[in-house]
Amino acid sequence: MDVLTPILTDNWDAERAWTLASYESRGGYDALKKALSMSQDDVIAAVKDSGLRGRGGAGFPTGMKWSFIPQDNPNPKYLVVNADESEPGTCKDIPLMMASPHTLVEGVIISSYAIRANKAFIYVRGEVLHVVRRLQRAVQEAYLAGHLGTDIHGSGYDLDLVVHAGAGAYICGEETALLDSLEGRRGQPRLRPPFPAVAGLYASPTVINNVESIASVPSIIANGADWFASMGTEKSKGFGIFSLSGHVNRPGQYEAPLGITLRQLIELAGGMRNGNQLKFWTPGGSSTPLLNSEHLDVPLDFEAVGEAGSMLGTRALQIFDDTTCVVRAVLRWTEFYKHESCGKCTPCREGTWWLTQTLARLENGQGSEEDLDLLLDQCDNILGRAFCALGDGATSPITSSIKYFRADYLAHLEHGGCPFDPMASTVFA
Ligand code: L3W
Repeated sequence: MDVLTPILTDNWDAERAWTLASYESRGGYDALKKALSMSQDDVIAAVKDSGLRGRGGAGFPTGMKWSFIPQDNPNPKYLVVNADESEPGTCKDIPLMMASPHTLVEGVIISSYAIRANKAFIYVRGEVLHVVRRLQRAVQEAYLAGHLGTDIHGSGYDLDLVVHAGAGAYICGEETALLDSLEGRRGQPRLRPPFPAVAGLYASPTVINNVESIASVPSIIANGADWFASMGTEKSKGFGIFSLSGHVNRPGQYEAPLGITLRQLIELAGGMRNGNQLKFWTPGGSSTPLLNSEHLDVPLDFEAVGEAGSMLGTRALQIFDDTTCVVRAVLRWTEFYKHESCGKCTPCREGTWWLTQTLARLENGQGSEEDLDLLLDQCDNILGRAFCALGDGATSPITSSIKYFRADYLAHLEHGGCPFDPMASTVFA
């Protein structure tokens, strides 16, 4: 099936792909030189015209975000890359940074030039020290080659790039908590507005973009906005990395145009494990509502997945076959959200604790049917009432699993415990 578009992932298998020499041998940093010969506004226009939308989950138009940076503000402008990839199931940014850190570094330089920033940061998830080291090495190589520092390639443009390791908190992937953390404070979300584009790092105009968004920029500058916009669907342009995990034969990253379907991706991934049937899946990590086997042909773009009742999110496709207990999977995710709640707001801090209590009761067959209504009521008291998206995200797997798999919840009550045998991984008769 010829549906893959290896662009960001093109060089992942190359010998020492992460080195500057390898990157430059394939035309690396040519896009930077081209961008520096363009005006800043033309670079922003190219990204706008390409239709690139944020690859971190929300899908906000990247060029539009850049154009929100007020150029009459005398404060410095900053570019911050959100490399705090922690959403359960999401595993695209870390492999990208390991295999091809210079794609990101080149994207950072072009993007910073476009928004007139002279200082940029890559905020990396704290647990992935190997990625931090690889990025630091790439940044060092870029300085030595004159791609970073003062008067880059004689353009008169200066940029310093800092790689900053977080301390391992999921909440620091929320853009304003990330900024607090980068400023040296405890990472907790800020009230928005003002959005970071107006008052971000050190209260200055700041663009925050996901790794994959920024890494897509060099290819747009090199090949043109029309080339990017020719891929994907009407409102979801271009390509993206789809991360398949779970019960498929070949889990991994598959780069394809937006609009590809799960059915196509499962085929590319060698089919379902043991020929089993698909039971449920997440389109974009555990914060996006579950879908089931009826949604195999939904085009994976922002609009169609939304119409199907979920979100494209980070394209973290976690695939579960019919041997899986959905209640147990949802309990595991909810324990994660409880653990990672920053504690700032009551609905999320207290609500995620209550959700785990109710879910554990059901999973152990000790609850009652009313507990399902209680769970929905608890979700209702979190959704839209929490300070940031973490609280909302925690409710997604619960409400969607009750919608599609109410019978599984009830089977736990009838069975007096989990009817699935987790050790044997077989479905109950
Ligand atoms: C200026 C305005 N800027 C919006 C900017 C805003 C942000 C971007 C998107 O959550 C989602 C969440 C997770 N002026 C603006 C403006 N912006 N209006 O646009 O903003 P928003 O609020 O739509 O989303 P968000 O707060 O960034 C992100 C979902 O993604 N998600 C997350 C996965 C987690 C990871 C990870 O592991 N690192 O990616 C998965 O689905 O649930 O809904 O930049 O400033 N008027």
